Amino acid sequence: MATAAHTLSPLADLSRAVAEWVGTVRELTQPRAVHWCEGTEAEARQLTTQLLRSGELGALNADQFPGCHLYRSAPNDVARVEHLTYICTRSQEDAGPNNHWMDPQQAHAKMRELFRGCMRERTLYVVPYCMGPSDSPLARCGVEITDSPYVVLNMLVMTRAGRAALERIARGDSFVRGLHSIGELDPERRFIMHFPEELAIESFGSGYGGNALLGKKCHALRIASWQARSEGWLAEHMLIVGLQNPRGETHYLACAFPSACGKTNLAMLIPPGSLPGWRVLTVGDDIAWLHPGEDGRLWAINPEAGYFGVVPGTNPRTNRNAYEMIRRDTLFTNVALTADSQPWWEGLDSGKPVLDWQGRPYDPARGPAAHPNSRFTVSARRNPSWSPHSEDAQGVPIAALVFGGRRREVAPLVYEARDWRHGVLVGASLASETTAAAVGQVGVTRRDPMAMQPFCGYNFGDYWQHWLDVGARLARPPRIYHVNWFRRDAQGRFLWPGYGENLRVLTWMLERCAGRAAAVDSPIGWLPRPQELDLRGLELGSGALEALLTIDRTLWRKEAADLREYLSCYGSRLPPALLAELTATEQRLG
Ligand code: SAT
Ligand code: MN
Repeated sequence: MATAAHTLSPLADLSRAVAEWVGTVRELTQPRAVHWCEGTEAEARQLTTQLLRSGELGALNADQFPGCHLYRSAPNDVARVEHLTYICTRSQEDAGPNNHWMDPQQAHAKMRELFRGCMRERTLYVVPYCMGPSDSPLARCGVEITDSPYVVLNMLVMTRAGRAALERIARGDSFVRGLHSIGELDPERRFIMHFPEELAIESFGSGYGGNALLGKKCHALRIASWQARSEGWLAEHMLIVGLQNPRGETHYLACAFPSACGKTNLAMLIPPGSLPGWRVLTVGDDIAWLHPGEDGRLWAINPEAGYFGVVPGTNPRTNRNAYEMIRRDTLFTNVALTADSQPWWEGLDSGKPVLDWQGRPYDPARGPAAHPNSRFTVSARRNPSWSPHSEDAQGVPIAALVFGGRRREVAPLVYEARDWRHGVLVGASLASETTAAAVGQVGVTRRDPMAMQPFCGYNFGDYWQHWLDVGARLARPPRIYHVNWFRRDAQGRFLWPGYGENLRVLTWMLERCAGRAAAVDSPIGWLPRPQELDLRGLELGSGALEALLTIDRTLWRKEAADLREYLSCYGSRLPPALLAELTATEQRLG
């Protein structure tokens, strides 16, 4: 019987530009075969079967985790490699002090030698994809060429991949060219290169996460931030969440936190029982593309279609939605295994690991059973709190932007910027303790403006100016907040319970937006009056609320001095308006 598939033209015939590029890459990399991805479920199943046969994927307990699989990466390839990630612009100053830079000619030459013949004996996969709803004028397309079927499986979940994306490209859309090979997985021969002026990415030597799923950080943040600047919008490292109040009205927030600081948890938060009538709806958990709308508001789409989330710590208390979401049709990477082949990770209350993330008999002396940066890949539609508005072509209107970091001290639970311009300074001042999401030391505080330090594809000085320019175009700009869920007391204990209880802080923001909640003026911005936070049913340690909502001027003077020193690295690219905001803050601090 003839099926529709038989009447479809071969993918290779759809776009001459894509076909020509694939031809060039094929000559360079010498693959055994070329596979154009249709993006169908049958194709994903066939790839999964192939990987199960070759032993690259392991099946998980089919009763408890139907449709779930385990992938173990090379032990030296477990996180993003910021020190091997480059922005290759003609002028070094355009990349800025926030990026590693390489001359584009030199970078291309270097990568050409690495890619030469690298796919012999391998299949070259062509993955056309669309970031954002396929019919959205705000979406952007790309094509990833990769020799890793595991990467293909991830891309099929994380993006709208396949024929529809290629058809969109064929209709004349520009597309980002992403070339990826796992190479020999040798950290000495590993580079993630970005050519924003050419809308191109070249990644070699890693098969993990943001290094290899090129639609994610490489395209949707580094290249897109560059595109966004020239087109008048913002590509940000933000979750998008809708909060429906007991009256049934939904307001949307976009929140920027560094990697592994709880974006996924906040995006799928479960309201505490003592705040009845609230509902949380997830639009995105990692990336937001924000566009000024004709109505003067800021509108957001989530360019992704799935989650690549941190596994450890996920349990019914911290994130019941995620816990349930990842019980079927989920690809696990680098988790541990129980005796009956269930995935296991630190933070679970039940089960016992027998094999660690490397597949060795579990020995606590060798560290955690699951890798701290072990991940789940799962379709966003598996999320019980998934919002159908994730598919809205124009996105959702944003009532407030929230910046946050992981800070033991200094930053209070929440404060509100005075206006957009001050909010840009608040975002630029973000600092956070490092996490396992990137290779390197964990727990050291570093500057991470707008949570974009690893992801901004151009000079931060120009980026802040662009933020100021976008704000100037908004007749009804969102309010801007800073939060810190991670404050600790002198004994190192968290002062705030976090997770679902964070809703109490978010509802205060919405009350502020509606002009209903009062706040206290402070040198750094508006702080909630303690009685304005809805703390019904919550027990806080004695003195905790006071500690969470007061600022220590001595520490803040030092913070402002540190910030001034940091901002001075940007020299003449630093917007004078930002410096003026800092000076005003310093004067208020006295
Ligand atoms: O590896 S990823 O870059 O996708 C995860 C993260 O750092 O947020
Ligand atoms: Mn992220």
